[in-house]
Amino acid sequence: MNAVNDALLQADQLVSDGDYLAAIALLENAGSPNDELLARRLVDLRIQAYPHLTWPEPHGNWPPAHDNRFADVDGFPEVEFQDLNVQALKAGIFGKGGLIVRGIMGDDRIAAMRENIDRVLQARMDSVDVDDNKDKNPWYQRSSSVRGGPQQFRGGERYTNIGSVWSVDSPPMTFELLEYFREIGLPGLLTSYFEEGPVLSVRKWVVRCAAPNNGASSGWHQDGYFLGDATAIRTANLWIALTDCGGDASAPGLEIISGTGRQIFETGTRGSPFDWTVGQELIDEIAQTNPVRCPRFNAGDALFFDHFNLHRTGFGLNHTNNRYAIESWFFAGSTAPVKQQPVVF
Ligand SMILES: O=C(O)CCC(=O)C(=O)O
Ligand SMILES: [Fe+2]
Repeated sequence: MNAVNDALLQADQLVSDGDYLAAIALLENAGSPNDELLARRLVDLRIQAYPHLTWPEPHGNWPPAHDNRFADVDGFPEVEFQDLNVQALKAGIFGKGGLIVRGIMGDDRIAAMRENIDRVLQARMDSVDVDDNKDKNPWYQRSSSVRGGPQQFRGGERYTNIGSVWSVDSPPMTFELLEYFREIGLPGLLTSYFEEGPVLSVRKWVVRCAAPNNGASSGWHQDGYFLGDATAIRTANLWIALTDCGGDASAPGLEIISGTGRQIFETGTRGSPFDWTVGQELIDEIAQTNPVRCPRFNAGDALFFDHFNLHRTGFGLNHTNNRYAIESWFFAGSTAPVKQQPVVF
């Protein structure tokens, strides 16, 4: 019996003893993203684990105190990756609405992640034509633990090489992303930030390739709108650009507003096309004191923000390139929204 099969059996035993964390750790260490069964089993366990673990009561230090070190910065403060720490993260998110981190991902990873996203999007397209699960491309495999069943077409249209995919729909992608998060010390940083353990979720962990769209207006939104009680949840989104974008770059960036504090703005009114979007008239009003920004990101730069931040995809008329990005919403384990299906890592 090979080592991977052996590990899968041992993990089953640990799960039947109720020790999901040990089973996850064992599989993480026993294999690689290319071990198809192992990577799939890990996704299943990460989704199944949350209700089996004990989570603390939400602590009282929220929103957390911070040193306001960026008080004099106009817009979003920036740090180099080597200067990223929990004080900077708190002062960025709670003082300014976000923190730009330069160079969080190195060139080799960027290239690999872009290729991975292409693979995932292609595998999703191909999966529509394959009935038998066993013949499916391992890069797009929905876990039976994901609620909502198989995702085939969207709005009656065929999938293409452009769009967004839940990371967990690709077990190898999930494996590699978590490996990368560990490599940059993210679990420790986020545990300090939340003062408890973080989780991801099925629905708010997304890999994406966005195409230029000729200046189209995408929806202004706060992710807090989708996440239940915005005053109860505790979040940090790590948005990583894998393509040069925003500012004067030739791929769509993020249009984003700094410093609006902890409030959820009215949606569905004042020129808003959808019930989840903030209308342009309200944006124009907010922009009188808090201007809309479109930060320039190089591939490998990132932005941390939370569910109160107001933003949208920024489509310019000058864009000619597709933009690859990874959006990872982390939640304090104690307040994770169950509807988003927490993912343990
Ligand atoms: O990648 C984008 O254009 C949108 C990202 C976004 O809305 C988010 O990360 O919450
Ligand atoms: Fe968003």
